[in-house]
Amino acid sequence: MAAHYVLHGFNPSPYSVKMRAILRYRRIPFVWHALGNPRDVAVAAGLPPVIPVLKFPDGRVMNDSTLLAYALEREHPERSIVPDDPAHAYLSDLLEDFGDEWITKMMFHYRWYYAADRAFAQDWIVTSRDPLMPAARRQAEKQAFNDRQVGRMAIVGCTEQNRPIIEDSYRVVLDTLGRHVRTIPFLFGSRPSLADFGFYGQLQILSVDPTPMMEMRDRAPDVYCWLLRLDDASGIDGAWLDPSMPLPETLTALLRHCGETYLPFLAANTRALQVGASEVSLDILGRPYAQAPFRYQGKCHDALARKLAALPVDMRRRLDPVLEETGCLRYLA
Ligand SMILES: N[C@@H](CCC(=O)N[C@@H](CS)C(=O)NCC(=O)O)C(=O)O
Repeated sequence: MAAHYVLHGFNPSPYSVKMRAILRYRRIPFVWHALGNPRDVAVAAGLPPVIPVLKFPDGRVMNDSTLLAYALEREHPERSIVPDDPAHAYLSDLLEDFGDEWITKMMFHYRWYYAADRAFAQDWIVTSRDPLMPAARRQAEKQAFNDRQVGRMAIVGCTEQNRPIIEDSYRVVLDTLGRHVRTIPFLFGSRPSLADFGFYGQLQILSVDPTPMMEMRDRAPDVYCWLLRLDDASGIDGAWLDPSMPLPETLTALLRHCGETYLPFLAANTRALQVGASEVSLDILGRPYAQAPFRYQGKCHDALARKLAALPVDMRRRLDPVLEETGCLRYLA
């Protein structure tokens, strides 16, 4: 059999469906391996215990969707998801991170907060492991998974105190992305970028779990349909936005929202990590937000700041005013 990629993941896992959509858009042949316990593949390879895990045709095994997306960029130049213009590429990285690290709070909150969502998530997860699991074991695994995830809610900031901020932010993302995709097919043009896939991963799950699904269908049907298109975009042949033109207003609105939610959180998180504080606390959207510091997001912040600092001066001349106007620059420079 010809060597091909194998993506080990789960249908209910946002980063797994993100990677699957990337591989499909990029027309990179792969097998979707989505039963059992894909985390074991990571552990056996000595990787962090997170999914998805991608096995390359030459036998290499890697995880972390952002690193994987860039590894695929190096090995497959066609149908890149990184905008050609370095300023747009930076904004795409920034919005991908917003998707991966902030929209994920919405995904986790809705999935494990409301009873209907918790019940559905348990069934979706155990049937992904084994659709024919005997009843007693199935009940025990559902309960165990539920308890583990509910027990993690506070660690990722999904608390009663933060709930109105997370839910308000979900509505802003739906409204703004809904307006965007009515005028431009994807975030940076008529072809999808890494940012689109970062949003896609989390929003695809939010479009299935019952409570946020109803909210999305009522409030932003165009986002729901956009997700269905992006799920398999292998037929899309598009173009990037013209970098000499001003950014579309809907894209600046998304950046502004990132600059008033995720980025102040990221900066406060970095400060808390630096001084060894036990809590990150700040005001977001006019309300007090608090959670314990999160090491991985310290790395995300550092990576965004380094990438910005590495851009050539002429690019910064074009990019900085956009980051300034949207309230992002002070958290990144
Ligand atoms: N930054 C990673 C995050 C991956 C991640 O957090 N995956 C979740 C599932 S969606 C996971 O494996 N969590 C660990 C666990 O549930 O034990 C990426 O982009 O791939």
